[in-house]
Amino acid sequence: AKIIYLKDYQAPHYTLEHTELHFELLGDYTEVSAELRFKRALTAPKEAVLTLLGADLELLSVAWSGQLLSANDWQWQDEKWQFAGAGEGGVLSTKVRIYPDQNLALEGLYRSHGLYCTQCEAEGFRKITLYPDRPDVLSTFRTTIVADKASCPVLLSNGNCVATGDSENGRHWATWEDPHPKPSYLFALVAGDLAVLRDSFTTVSGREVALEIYTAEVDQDKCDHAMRSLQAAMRWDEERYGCEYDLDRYMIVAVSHFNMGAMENKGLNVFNTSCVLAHPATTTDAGFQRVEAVVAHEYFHNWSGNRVTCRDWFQLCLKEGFTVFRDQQFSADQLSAVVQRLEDVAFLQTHQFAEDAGPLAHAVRPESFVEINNFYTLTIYEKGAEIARMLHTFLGADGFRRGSDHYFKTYDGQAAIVEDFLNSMAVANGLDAGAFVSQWLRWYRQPGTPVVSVNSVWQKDIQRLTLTLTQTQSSKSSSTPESLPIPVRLGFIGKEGELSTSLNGVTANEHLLVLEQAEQSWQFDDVSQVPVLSLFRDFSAPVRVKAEFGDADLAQLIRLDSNSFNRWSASYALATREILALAEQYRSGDLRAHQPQESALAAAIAEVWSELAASDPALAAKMLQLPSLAYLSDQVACYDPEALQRARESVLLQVIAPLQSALGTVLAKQEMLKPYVYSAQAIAARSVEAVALDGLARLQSGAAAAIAQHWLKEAPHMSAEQAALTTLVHHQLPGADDALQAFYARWKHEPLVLDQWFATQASAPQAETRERVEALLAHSDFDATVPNRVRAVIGQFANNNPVAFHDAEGRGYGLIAKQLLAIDARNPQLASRLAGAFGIWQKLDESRQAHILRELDGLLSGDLSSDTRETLS
Ligand code: HT7
Ligand code: ZN
Repeated sequence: AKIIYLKDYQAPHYTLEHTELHFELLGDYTEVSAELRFKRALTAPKEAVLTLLGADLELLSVAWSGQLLSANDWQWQDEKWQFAGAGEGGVLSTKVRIYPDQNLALEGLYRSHGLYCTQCEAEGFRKITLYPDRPDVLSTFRTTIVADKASCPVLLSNGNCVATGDSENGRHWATWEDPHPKPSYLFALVAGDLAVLRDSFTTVSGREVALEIYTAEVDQDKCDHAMRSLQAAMRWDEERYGCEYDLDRYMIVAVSHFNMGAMENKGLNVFNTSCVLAHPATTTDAGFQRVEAVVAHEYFHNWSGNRVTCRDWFQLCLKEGFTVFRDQQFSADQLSAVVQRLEDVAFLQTHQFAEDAGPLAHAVRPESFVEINNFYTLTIYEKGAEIARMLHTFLGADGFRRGSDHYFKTYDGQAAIVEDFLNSMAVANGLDAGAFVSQWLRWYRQPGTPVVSVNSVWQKDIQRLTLTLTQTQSSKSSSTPESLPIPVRLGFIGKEGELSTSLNGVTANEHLLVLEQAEQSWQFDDVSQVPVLSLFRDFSAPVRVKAEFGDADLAQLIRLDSNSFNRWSASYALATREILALAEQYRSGDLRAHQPQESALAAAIAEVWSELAASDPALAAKMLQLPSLAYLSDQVACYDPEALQRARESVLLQVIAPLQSALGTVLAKQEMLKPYVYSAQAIAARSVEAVALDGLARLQSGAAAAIAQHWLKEAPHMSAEQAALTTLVHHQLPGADDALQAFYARWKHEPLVLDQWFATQASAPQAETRERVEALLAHSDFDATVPNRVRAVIGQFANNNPVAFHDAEGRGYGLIAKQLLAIDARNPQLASRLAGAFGIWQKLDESRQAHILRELDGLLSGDLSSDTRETLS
């Protein structure tokens, strides 16, 4: 496989002034004509070569400035087409034929269920036409689409629609112009029979923007939430980042066959239906929140990604990490900031930390790659967002805003690199740019999660606490890792609550330190009693913390920390400690493990939970959701899924046993049965009831089953229905199978609800689920060409069902390997992502490792896409 290196980057020899495209969408195939106006770059060497890229194209004709060329005039090897006769520049005219119906990889131009659509990021445009398909070549576009009017009444592309008309044989056309220079990965075309919801937005400078959401006719009633989210995001970006929208139209199209969540094509976003459609009857709270976040994320790309784009794909984090940070900030402002933060952190710690510790570890800005599609990772997105957040913490909100203003202004219309972003942050804040860039760049260059060790000494006589922090880089890091700038927000918790302390003469309840060296110490004065440290508040840096907290210390934080996030993280840490200890006892056959033992976590939660359920129900709900097996597996050297699952269940039972009456009080409120409202308060009330029902299922299964049945009967919305169904199925309560059947009968016409139905079954945490998944794969509604359905069954089983996936005989691995092979033949991107589930292999026992390696050897010895081959290798 060919490895591409960042160090080999070379600027293009030709710039592209304008792109003119003409699409004839014909029944069996599509013809694409392109006229590209090139100009030799000022920096180009004497022997400049015009290099374009093309893949899976049937080349019909090529002309240079009006003269037809023949195959002798160019060289075409692999995907690279090269022409040495371009001189100072000219117009290249090409015509190619492509086959959208046969395109099941969903990259380039494809047609599913009659709808034509494109997905060009990262390298899909070269499957549409010969082109300098690289993000540092930007041009204006003018696109004409011609298609059958009856089957494709709607014809869309980027920018503004400048002309339309009818042509012969029942065909019609539309021409679109995008005045903003953009790279090819942001190109989009959509053609089909779609209904549209229209609204508008008036920008801060008074311009009216038409907003349009296109979906299948049957889904028209599910677009209000996306529209409201879009309007909120547009306003928010003006207010928080000074970013105003720049076209007269903003379109979103929902498509059922899509490899990821959504795509930020300029002025014409294409969305997975799961990230745009929402209706209380069919969508859970989590679904509503995802729509809001993804609509905002893609909108925010209009500046962080589109107006300022990436020079090359090594800089992917520049647009993705920054944009994830922006969407996290937005979501925190819409609902509950604490819940948003703890969900984002739990996600990062569970999945990104594991990625960074396993065989797929890489830097936020990698030095090399084989297949760029494999680099849309948690590290680029989530760790990338954490770096932006640390800069925000370090510079303060105003300083960060000065930096982002400088960045957007300086690099507008250009393709930037990570250094440019950091440089803006420094320059706008009057900092030494050289030092700042080189120091912060380390976060982008060094893979692995740093560890921070904590040591504190309190001197009673002088009321002083000396804090020493030490950072070590993970073994994944480069050969000579350097110390990172690590912001540490901290407070001190005494016996009655938060203490005020002094650092360098500043007295406050909270301080911000920056650990820059391998080891550093700070002295805090006026520390009147021995405190428990509340460290890394709101997770101020993406590190693992090694601190010698006793159980009582963590319990003190759970009870008294003023930082809600840290109350939760203390409960998470204590839960982790108790579960791991118990699992270790199971593994070593310690008989005492069968006797219930004291649980500090249970005691601490029992003390605070009832009050919390009333005052902060969202946090109360989170406290009862103990760390998942996926999270726990990252905390151990050797992962024994059975022992961990048993230990987790046992600790959970200890935690909820004393809460039986509190759970009853929560459930008696019946908030779940009230009409749907999308607000932080209503979501919190429903989430604590759902968690209470899950708890009750462990204590009194009959009572829980009765409540679940009642919810199913009376459910005013999908959040209630889904919570009830999950409880019945995951706890194997009486009536579960009937409920599944009834749910199917009621919702079989709604693909996204049916995905949930499949997912609920595929994630049921019992060994028997494997057989059920085999049956689901044979179900008449299982369709392996629809990524959402594949993820609902195969993805849930492999990634969200450790008990069944890690079957000791290896049968779970066998099932996934077989499916992978079939999916890879159609859709490499989808298969390669699913293959990531095997990334855990080194943590498993020898026997499971052997099972996995056997499956991987089998797969690697056969025909595989380069995507999946790279992941499995
Ligand atoms: N920028 C997009 C990333 C992307 C993608 C989206 C859909 C299908 C295939 C794709 N390949 C890469 C989405 C985003 O992060 O906003
Ligand atoms: Zn993105």
